[in-house]
Amino acid sequence: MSSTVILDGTMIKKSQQKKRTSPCNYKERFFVLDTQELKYSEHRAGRKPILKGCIKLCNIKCVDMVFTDLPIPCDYKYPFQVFHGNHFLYIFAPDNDCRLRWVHALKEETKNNNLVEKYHPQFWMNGKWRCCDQSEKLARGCLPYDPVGYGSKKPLPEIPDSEIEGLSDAVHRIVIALQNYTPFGDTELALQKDKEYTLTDSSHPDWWNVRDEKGNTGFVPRTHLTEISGNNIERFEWYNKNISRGEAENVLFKEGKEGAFVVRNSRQTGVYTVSVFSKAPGSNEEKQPCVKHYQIRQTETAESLFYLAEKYLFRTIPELIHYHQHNAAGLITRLRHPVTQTGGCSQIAGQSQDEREVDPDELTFGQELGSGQFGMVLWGQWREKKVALKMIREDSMSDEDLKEEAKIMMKLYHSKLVQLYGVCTQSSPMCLVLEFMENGCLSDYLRTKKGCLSHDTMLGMCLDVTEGMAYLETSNFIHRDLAARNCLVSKSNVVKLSDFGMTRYVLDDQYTSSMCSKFPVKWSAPEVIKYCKFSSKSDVWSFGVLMWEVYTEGRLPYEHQSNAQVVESLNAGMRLLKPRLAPEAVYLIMEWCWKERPADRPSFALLLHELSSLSER
Ligand code: 4IP
Repeated sequence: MSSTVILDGTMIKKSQQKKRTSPCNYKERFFVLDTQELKYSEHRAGRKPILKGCIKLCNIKCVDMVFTDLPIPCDYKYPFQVFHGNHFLYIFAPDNDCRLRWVHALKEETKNNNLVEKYHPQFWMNGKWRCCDQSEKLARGCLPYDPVGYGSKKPLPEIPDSEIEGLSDAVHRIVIALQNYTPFGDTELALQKDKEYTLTDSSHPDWWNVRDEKGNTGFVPRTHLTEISGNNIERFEWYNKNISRGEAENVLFKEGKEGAFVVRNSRQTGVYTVSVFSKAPGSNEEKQPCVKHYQIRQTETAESLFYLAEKYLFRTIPELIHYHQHNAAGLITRLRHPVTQTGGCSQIAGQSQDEREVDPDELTFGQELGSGQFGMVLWGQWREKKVALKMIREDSMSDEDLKEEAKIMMKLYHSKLVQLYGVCTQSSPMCLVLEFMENGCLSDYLRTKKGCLSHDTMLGMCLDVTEGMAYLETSNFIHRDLAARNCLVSKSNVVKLSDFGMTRYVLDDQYTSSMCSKFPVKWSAPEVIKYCKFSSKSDVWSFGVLMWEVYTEGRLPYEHQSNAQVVESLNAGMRLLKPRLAPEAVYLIMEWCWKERPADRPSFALLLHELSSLSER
C-alpha cells in the first residue's frame, strides 16, 4: 500500500526501556509520520540516516500531550506520548506548536484504532505513574482519552458525572502553593511554597480546601495557590491579575493599538476575562474604537476544556491565547499585542533575537516574476540559492505585521508549503525571501499546459494542495485565500501553497471587505461572504473551487458572472457545473466541499483520504 508523508522533523525521544536493563537516555531523532507508520532515524552529517525505530500506526492505542511539573532533562521541553503495543514512547518537541501539530496529526491517523478508554496524562517515572500513583506500568489510565483532541472544533462527548467526580481529584485539581502559609486553627492547613496539593473544594471565593501528600486537609487562602496542568498563567506577560474591567479599558484605549489585549481575573471567582481593543471593529457601523470583554469559558465535560467566543477548545489557557493570537475565530480582532499592567506592549517572545532577518547585502535582486496584492515578486539570489523575493509595497502591510507573519510562516514547515527563508526589513521596500518555484503560479501553469494534462497529473495537483492544507488544518492555521493563483508549481511539478494567512495583514479595504471589488468572492464560502467567518471549513469550500480550476485547466470560475450575481446564484443553491474533464467521483468531492453548512463539508484530513483512494484506483 502506498504511503504519504504527513509530518517530519527533528525531536528528542526518551528510550522506551523495553527491557529491565535498558538505559534511560534522551536521543535526537528525525521523525517521519506517514499514513502507515511513525519512523525515527539517526541523522549523521554527510552520511545516510540509520533507521532506529518504526511503529505501525495500527498498533497505536493513544497519543496525547504529557503534563509535568518536573524539570525536563533534555533540550526540547514539550513532551507527548505514543502508547503502542505495550510500550510508551515519550517524544519531546522543540515548541508547543510543533507538539500540537504532531499530536493532532497522530490522533487523526489513529482515531479509528482500537484505542484506550483512559490514559495517563503524566509520566511513568521511578516505578509509578505520576498522575495516579499506580505502580503497574500497564495499569488502566486515569483520564478519559479523547481520540479527536483538544483544539478540534468538535466539542467532546459528555462524560457521566461519576467520572467527573473521580477526575477532579486525579488530575485537574492539582494546585501549587505560591508562598508559605502558617495556619490559624484546626480548620486550616500549612502550605509550603512550590509544593503540590490536591484541591478538594473551591466553592468559597477566598478560602479553598486542599489536601497535602500525607492526606491532611484544611482551608488555605485562595490567593496563595495556582493551578498546574499547564495552566499556570501567572508568568505570562498578558496576565494582569488585579486589573478591573474599567482599568483594563483605560490601559487598552491608552495603548490604542489594534488587537491590544490583557487577560484579567473576572469578577466571578476562578474565571478569567480577555479584554481586547479594536480601532475599527467590522461589525460596528460607525467603526468606533472599542474594548470588548470575553469570558474564558470551560466545557462541562470531564476534561473541562477552555474556549472563548467560539468553541475552539483548548486544554490550557496559554494554548487558547496562543491560538487567538493568530486567529480571531469569533473575536472582534485577533489578540495582537499583549499589554502589561503598567501599560505598554511587550515583545512577543523570541522576536528580538531575529534569526529570520536577512542581511540585505546577502541579497541579489533579479528581474520581475510577477505581481501580487502586496507588490512585485522578483527573482533573486540569497546565499547561493535561487529565491523569490516578495517585495512589500509600503502602504500594503506594516513592518510589525510582516515580522509577525514571517515568524508564523517560518514555524510552518511542510513539503507542500512554499518555504519562507527569512524577511529583509532593512531593505526598502521590505521583502520576504521565499523558496523559488520554477513553474510559477498554478493558474497560469494550468492555462499553458492546457490539453496536455493527464487525469493523474490533475488528481496529483489536488492531492498536493490537500496535503499542504491538511497540515495547516492540524496546525490550526486558516489559509483564507486558497485559489490556484496562490499556489506555485516547482520544477518537478509539485504544487505548493503560498500566501497562506496573508490576507489578515492586507491594509486594503478593497481586499478584506466582502462588499468590495478585490475580495475573492468566487472562491469564498457563503459564511465568509455574509459574516467574514473564516475557518478550515471555509478553506475547504475554496479548495473545491481550486479543484474546479484544475479540472477546467485554469478557467476562471463563474466566468461571465459579476460577484453580485455569484452571491445570488449561491443563495439560490446553485453551484459550479461539472468540468468536462472531471470524473464523476471527483465532482462529487467538489460538491461535498460546497455544502452550505460548514459542518457538512469534509475536513482536509478526510479529503486527503478520499483523494488518495481515488489515485490508488
Ligand atoms: C538504546 O540505548 C537507545 O536509547 C534506543 O533508542 C532504545 O530503543 C533502547 O531501548 C536503548 O537501549 P543505547 O543507545 O545506549 O543502546 P534508539 O533506537 O532511538 O537509539 P527504543 O526502543 O527506545 O527506540 P531498549 O528498551 O530497546 O533497549
